[in-house]
Amino acid sequence: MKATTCTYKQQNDLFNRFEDNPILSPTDWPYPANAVFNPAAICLNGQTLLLARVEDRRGFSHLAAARSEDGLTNWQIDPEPMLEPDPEAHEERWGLEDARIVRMADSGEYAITCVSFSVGGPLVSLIMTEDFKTFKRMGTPFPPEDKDACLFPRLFNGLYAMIHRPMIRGQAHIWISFSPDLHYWGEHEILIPVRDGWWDCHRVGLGTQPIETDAGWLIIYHGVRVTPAGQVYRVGLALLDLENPRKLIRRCDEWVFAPCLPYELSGDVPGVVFPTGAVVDKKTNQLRLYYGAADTCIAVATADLDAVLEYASTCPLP
Ligand code: BMA
Repeated sequence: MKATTCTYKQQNDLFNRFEDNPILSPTDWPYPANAVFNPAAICLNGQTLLLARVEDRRGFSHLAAARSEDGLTNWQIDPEPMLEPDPEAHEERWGLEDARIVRMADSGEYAITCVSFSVGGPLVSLIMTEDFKTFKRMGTPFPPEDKDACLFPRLFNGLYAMIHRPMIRGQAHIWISFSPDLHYWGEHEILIPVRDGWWDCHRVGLGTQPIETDAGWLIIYHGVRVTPAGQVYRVGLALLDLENPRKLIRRCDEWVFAPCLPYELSGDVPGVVFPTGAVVDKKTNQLRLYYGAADTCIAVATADLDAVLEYASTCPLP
């Protein structure tokens, strides 16, 4: 039987790894790929759609879709990429990476945010779609270097809100910004800073799309600590005020998910769990957390959403 738990207490018991992890690997892909990882996830027409980052053997990434009825097994992978970099017309020179998706409550459109690798460095691209067949490129909200962005699925006092992770003077905090039209952005503020000395001391970045719950917006984020043996990417939780997402109301001290199994410890970048998509099953209240493992394959862990919120609600006020 495959191992699904860590050999010692590297994390608490909130998230359980799926027994058939990894769910998607480069060898599953219908065309040559070096790595498939860091997928956006959304429920679409009753199925789970993953928009995976596929890295080719030049080291350039594009985004490709895989679909499953239960979100765990029998993934149907598109034979062609869904979104490829267009270096002529757009900001993407060396690829599209690490998408997140939300469905906008006002328009029903899907907002995809991904990292474009431009000449000036990584930056965020915003792409809208109604059907995942035709796409409207909305450009780049912020200059490089910026990553790990996602829109909130609804507006706050008439303003769109986006979480993102600029790199400023070598510091990598999670920020929030607002826009009246998805074009002009302002009211930039640090939302979740790195914590000196902690497990998330070197970099933090948004993980999955923000999840709206009665307890607030659940933020699942990654935190990085650089150790003598390399970087360790782990996962933490925070809650934001439902009506004012600038307000951080809880931030957990401990990480809740950490690399420990072979597919998380060995690959292109060992010691990485990097969540980028989540789906909540409304009937069972199960949260499925999709993550890239070691920058090589895609895995999933499940949790009871109520248990996650109960835990997050006991975390300290920042
Ligand atoms: C981040 C991003 C991710 C990657 C992670 C770990 O900076 O580039 O795409 O998974 O590093 O290497």
